[in-house]
Amino acid sequence: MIETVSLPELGENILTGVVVNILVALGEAVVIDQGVIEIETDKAVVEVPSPIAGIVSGIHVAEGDEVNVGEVIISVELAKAVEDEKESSETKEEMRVEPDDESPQVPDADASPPTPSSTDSHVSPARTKETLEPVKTATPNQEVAPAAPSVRRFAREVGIDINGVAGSGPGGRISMEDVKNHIRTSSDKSAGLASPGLKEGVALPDFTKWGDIEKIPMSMVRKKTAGHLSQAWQMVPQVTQFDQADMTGMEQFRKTYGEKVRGAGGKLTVTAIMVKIVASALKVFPDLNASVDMQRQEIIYKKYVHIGVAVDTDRGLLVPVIKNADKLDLIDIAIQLSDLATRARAGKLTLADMQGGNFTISNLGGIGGTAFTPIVNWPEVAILGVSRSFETQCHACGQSTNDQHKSGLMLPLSLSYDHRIIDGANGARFLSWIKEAIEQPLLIVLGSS
Ligand code: CAO
Repeated sequence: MIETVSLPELGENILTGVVVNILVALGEAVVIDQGVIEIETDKAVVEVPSPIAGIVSGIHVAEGDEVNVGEVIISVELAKAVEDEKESSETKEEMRVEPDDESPQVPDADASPPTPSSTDSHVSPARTKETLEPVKTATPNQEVAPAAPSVRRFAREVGIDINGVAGSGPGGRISMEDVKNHIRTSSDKSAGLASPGLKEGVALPDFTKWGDIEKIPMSMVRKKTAGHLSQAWQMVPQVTQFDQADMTGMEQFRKTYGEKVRGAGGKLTVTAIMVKIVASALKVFPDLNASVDMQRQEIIYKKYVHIGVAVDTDRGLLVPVIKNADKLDLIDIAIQLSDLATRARAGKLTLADMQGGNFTISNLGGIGGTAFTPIVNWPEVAILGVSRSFETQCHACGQSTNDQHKSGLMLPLSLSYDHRIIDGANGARFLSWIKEAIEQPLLIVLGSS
């Protein structure tokens, strides 16, 4: 018996991905949980495991294809043992098969089982769980959209409410194609929302009039970055505040304790220290650890401190998140940051690694530049930019180390914030606190009252 494996759900609001690697070949044996393809979403490269064991009898996608959740990716000729087990579980399944619902139905104990088909579709291990869940049946008064069980199941698997799909068949019956069209239109709409002006765009001149050109389709990460930043730029009225902190003492600290942190498996970087300082600052300034809900006219204060760190990778900008950074010591932060940055560059971040951030830090200092204005990573309300440190003459450098030197190493800071809920004075206070904590690190243990 041949079964198909479909693209499983990849995460909240993720409906498609691009195939970057096919990990199996025709005729190859696959075991349960063996990776069959690698798929790139806007967040990460994810390996899709096979939920069944057998011999690969068909590969229905190619590298570079954009695939929708629920679309078939490979076919597998079932291994004998699996077939036997499946047959026995199918017998049980047939006892409570979902009714074909042209009209609302209540469960009918006498309903005859459907004709067994020679092919079936697998989406993911999650599918197994779903089949074990009780089958939902309509209450007699409930209107049910007309669709075959397979169409209904597909809609459920891709997270679409079948009642919202317009059916093109007789009596408004919904086909598989209708659901796919619905996905396409809704993802176009959300792409439109995420990237105003990106899809419809403005017609460009014909550049070939002036010389040779090459056109390359945007990668998934680039599309999402472009869409997300356009949205953030349009939605958030933002202001950027600048300052400089004397980091001479911080550099001495990094030299003194770098080896100890390396021994623990991390790297005591400028960014790791900034994560620790910002996490402490957010406890003192909860306004910057919030989101604005304009629909409900509410400000959402988060009681947790999850900090995103911008990481420059070959695939583009990725922002993994250090969770509960306020509860971690500096060594733990350094270890987590090294791990996240390494996995970001290797395309090995999980979706969970990228979600839930409340505030972002973007350190471009290792690359260069005197200052920049980072864009608030909406729905967060503030982002801290860190630029390249520089030596300067100063009057009061080194106060933190009691080493009153004539020149100091200054760290340029730029805080962009959402002016809807953060007033300029609060933004300036927050950044001053950060500057002071770099110079007087004991501030972070002082407390906020
Ligand atoms: N000023 C001067 N030098 C700096 C610095 C700064 N602000 N920040 C880092 N450096 C130096 C470090 O000292 C290190 O040098 P050594 O190896 O000699 O110590 C070197 O730059 C590399 O730093 P790193 O990458 O090891 O560590 P990091 O924590 O400072 O940075 C990370 C980690 C992941 C933030 C960084 O690698 C990165 O990807 N930065 C780019 C972020 C980005 O793209 N931002 C733009 C987003 S759009 O707003």
